[in-house]
Amino acid sequence: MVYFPEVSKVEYEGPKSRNPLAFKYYNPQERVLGKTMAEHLRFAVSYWHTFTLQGNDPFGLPTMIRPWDGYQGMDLAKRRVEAAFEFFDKLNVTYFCFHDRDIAPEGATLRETNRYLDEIVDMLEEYMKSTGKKLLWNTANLFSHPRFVHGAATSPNADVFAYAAAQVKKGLEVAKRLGAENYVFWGGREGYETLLNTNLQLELDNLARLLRMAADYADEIGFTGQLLIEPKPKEPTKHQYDFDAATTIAFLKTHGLADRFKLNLEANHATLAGHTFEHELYVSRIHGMLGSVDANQGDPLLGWDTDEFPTDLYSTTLAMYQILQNGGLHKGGLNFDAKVRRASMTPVDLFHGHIAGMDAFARGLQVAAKLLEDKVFEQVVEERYQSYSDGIGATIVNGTATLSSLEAYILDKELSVHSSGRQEQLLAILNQYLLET
Ligand code: XLS
Ligand code: CA
Ligand code: CA
Repeated sequence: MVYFPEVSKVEYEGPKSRNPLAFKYYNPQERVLGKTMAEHLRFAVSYWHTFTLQGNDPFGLPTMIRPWDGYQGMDLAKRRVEAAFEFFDKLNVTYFCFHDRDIAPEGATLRETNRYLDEIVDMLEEYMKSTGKKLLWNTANLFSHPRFVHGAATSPNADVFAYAAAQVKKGLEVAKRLGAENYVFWGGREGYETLLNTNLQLELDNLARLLRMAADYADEIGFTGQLLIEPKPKEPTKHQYDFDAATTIAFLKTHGLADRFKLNLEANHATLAGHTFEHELYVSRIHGMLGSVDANQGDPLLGWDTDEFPTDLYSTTLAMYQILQNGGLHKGGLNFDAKVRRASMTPVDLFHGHIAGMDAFARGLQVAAKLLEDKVFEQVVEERYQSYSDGIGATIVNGTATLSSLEAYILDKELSVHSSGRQEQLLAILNQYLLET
């Protein structure tokens, strides 16, 4: 069966093309700073938004029209796999990502659920073998079912902890079997609604305990993919423990887990935390923990996780600027954790969303590469901190300075602080590069 008959293969046609089903900037073979765009960007399609989303919201019923409508249970799961691989092929994307519950339905017991999961994993494995498509990451859904109403690893109920642990065990086995390059932990309901009923210390320790068990089990079965934590400050719980990159890094360090985990940074989660996307990438990068990216954007006028396709060129450029300085994404990639709007209900909108996002990141890559090549901001930063490269500044940096040595140095010195930060000039230069590259 053909699921998307209205679309043939999406090709690169260049910026002058007016074909909405063609790439204007994403040219997989184009070389940028020694690597192809495909190697830099490592795009992934998220299974949940693309193949399971129905368009219902708190005020309305499903709106999506999908070629697999009308199927149920395992039949539906199988139709979705067939449609997914047609979609990956037509869009020319190598990677995909899924939660366990996106690909197969729940049974009456975990044993039965795992049986369903295995059947679909068998099917995925065959399709992956015959098409060369790859799994960027998988994860366990530890938040949708009512059993997780109080959290998973941070639930007050130890049976729920055990259930979550068993699901993670299975998830790692699936990751190993499908050759996933990463395995993600997003703390869906790992947080609290009110401190009045919460043992904060026990919940944080238990979260670390589950992560330790997962790292140990990954080693035990020889899963060599990167383990990733995805920070998010709020939603669905009022406060989530993996609030942002800095909080998550401190948590991992406190619990001796920093050498086993990196971060999966999502743009919309960054802005929900009151940060820019590039802030989260920068913080992770300097700690050697920039693992992978959930590429999307929020709406600055809305205070929740809208998971829109990324089209803001400033954001994609500044994100790629960080990623290039990280030496790339390594095992990570750019996963479109993004959904079409509820009113964009036709199957072809799924292509338009991804094409928009892929072109926005391809353009961001080109501009960021040029900025780095020309050392535009690097030079500014270097000059701005010049005072630390010799003299008294060098003694601060090399650790030989003391409060007394600094006092002796400054006591009678006339201080000049009047060098401009040149912010407006720098923003104008950024605009110029965006328009001219
Ligand atoms: C939800 C998260 C989720 C993770 C995977 O806000 O973005 O989709 O990426 O569990
Ligand atoms: Ca995400
Ligand atoms: Ca999200």
